Amino acid sequence: MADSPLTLSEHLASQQASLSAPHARSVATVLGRIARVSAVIAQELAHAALRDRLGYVGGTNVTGDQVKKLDVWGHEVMESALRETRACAALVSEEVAEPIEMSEAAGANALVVCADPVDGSSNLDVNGSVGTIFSLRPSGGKMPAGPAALGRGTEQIAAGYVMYGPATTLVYTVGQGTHGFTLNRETGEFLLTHPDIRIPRRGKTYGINEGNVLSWHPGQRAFIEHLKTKDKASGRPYSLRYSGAMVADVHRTLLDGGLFMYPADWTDPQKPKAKLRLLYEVAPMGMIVEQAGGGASTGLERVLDLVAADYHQRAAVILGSPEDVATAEEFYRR
Ligand code: FDP
Repeated sequence: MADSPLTLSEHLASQQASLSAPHARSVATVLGRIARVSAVIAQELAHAALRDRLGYVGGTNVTGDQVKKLDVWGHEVMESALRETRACAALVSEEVAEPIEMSEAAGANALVVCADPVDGSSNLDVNGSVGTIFSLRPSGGKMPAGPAALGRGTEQIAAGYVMYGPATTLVYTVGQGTHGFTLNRETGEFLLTHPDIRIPRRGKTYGINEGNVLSWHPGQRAFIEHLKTKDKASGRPYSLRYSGAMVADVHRTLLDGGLFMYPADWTDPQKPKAKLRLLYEVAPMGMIVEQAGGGASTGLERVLDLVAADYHQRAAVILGSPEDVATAEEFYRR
């Protein structure tokens, strides 16, 4: 009989050796708790229409998005779960302007968590896939702890996402490869189903909101034209795949290769405007994809080298197969 797959907690224990010793326990505690919260979120999503949880609350969040009932609910369950760990000193969430300080977690080993509890909200009311994205950084023991979230993406010590699709899948990295788990709904346990994910060197698909084509950087436009141009030898044209939820689009890209892109609006070249948020979307996905052997760039620079000066800063992103990302960067340089 085949060995039973590792549970997430067993896997976290095996990864602890690779974490810097002082943070290992906090990382395992926080990741374990996020996994439990995500099993609760999966349940809630499955029953949202039955519990009148779909639709808007009426109002916008700090980044100007219309807020849905499940955004608010997801934020609240994430906040209280992290508070209970006493290993999280601050939460930077898409739903609140300033970091939420958690004084329960004193100590040098406490972490700062940046999270988008329910990402891809436009899919909520149409029963499409959505996700949770998270990133962990050391707090350095300082209070307030929130400012420790500001800095380079290379300062993240762990990152992950949960995809709520036909199955609930959790993917995480602590800087030792990228690993995927599937929720067993009967036991509530996440089991290792995708060990050490390696993204293909090149892919066959690209994901982008092509409705924005007229606002793109000329290099981005030329690159998409290139992907659509027939060339048997290099496998073009690529097929377009875009769900409108970052987690689902990145998950496909991670497993099948190719590209997920959300380029900036270059209508005013002096002030390019990106959409996705650096701390809880772009940087964590950048770490996950790099740890799987892929690339993550703005087109002009590596996303993990971007320095966040603001909690809700936005950044362009082109991530996926390393050779495809390198080709995109060449088009930006031309
Ligand atoms: P949403 O606005 O539905 O929450 O950052 C949010 C995000 O979704 C990403 O998950 C997704 O990749 C992107 O925005 C979709 O944006 P467009 O609707 O502009 O394509």
